[in-house]
Amino acid sequence: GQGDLPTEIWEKVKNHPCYSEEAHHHYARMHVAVAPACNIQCNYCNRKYDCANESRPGVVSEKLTPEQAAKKVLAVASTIPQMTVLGIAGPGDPLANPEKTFKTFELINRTAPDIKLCLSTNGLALPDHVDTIAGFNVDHVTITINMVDPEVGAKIYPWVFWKHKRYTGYEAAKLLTDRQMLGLEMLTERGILCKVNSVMIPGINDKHLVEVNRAVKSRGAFLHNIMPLISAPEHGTVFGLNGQRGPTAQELKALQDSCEGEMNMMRHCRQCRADAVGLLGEDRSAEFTTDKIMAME
Ligand code: CLF
Ligand code: SF4
Repeated sequence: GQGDLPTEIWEKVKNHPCYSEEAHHHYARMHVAVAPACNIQCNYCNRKYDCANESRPGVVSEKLTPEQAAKKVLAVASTIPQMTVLGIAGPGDPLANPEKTFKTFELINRTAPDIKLCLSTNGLALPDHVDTIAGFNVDHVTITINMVDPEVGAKIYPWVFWKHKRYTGYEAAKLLTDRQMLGLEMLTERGILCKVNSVMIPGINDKHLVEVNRAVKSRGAFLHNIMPLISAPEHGTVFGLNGQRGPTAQELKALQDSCEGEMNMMRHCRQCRADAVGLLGEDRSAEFTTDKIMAME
């Protein structure tokens, strides 16, 4: 329900399957995988698969051009009447592929203006694109924020690539956290709703995420989604020689509980694929492959 949310925010989120626990039973979302490149490296990512910051890591989504994506949105919307939200969440970072991401938004605004647009980013390039995001009527942005302390960040991010230069270690993490906080403030100043995703990594940032929760709430994020690290050797998790474990369900819940009260916590995230289609928890992506859509005419 509305909980502690102010009414003007509740009006915007009540039909969004990710933002309202009830809405996820009635409203569908879809992702289009138009964004292959990334501008940072997370230790839990292996580039062959979907971005683990928003989408389920370790699955390979079918990459689309903006034109194919727009066509797919129309095909899905005419088949699934509850389709309300289109998100771009990978397989890399949408803002490391700005031409493809914004071309897709432009085409969808033109052909399916009722569909709400959503974007998920690591935040590095966010301050450069806030005006464009506002111009395309994107009213929901997700930023993945795993730390606000560069000492912690240096254990999560081996490098970031910014303005033609590669940064590593503390310097890389400091740059990333500064850009994430600035991007969050710029979005909330413009009235664009911001959700923050955090990946819980035991022994690395688990204790620190309470501090992240305070930092993002004070900058206007309206919802915090703490997701478990999904640890498997093929995902390229390289924290330790023997791999890095994910949290147990109890550890995750304990952390979410300790943040509750500070702000609204999301607990129904399904860590969707970068080409997910349908209600959360159902996956109809196989019904809408490019072959099938091109044959739909
Ligand atoms: Fe997609 Fe993400 Fe938009 Fe939702 S998913 S871009 S905010 S429309 Fe939702 Fe899926 Fe969790 Fe994402 S359940 S992975 S939070
Ligand atoms: Fe991988 Fe996503 Fe991190 Fe980029 S932001 S390195 S795609 S997990």
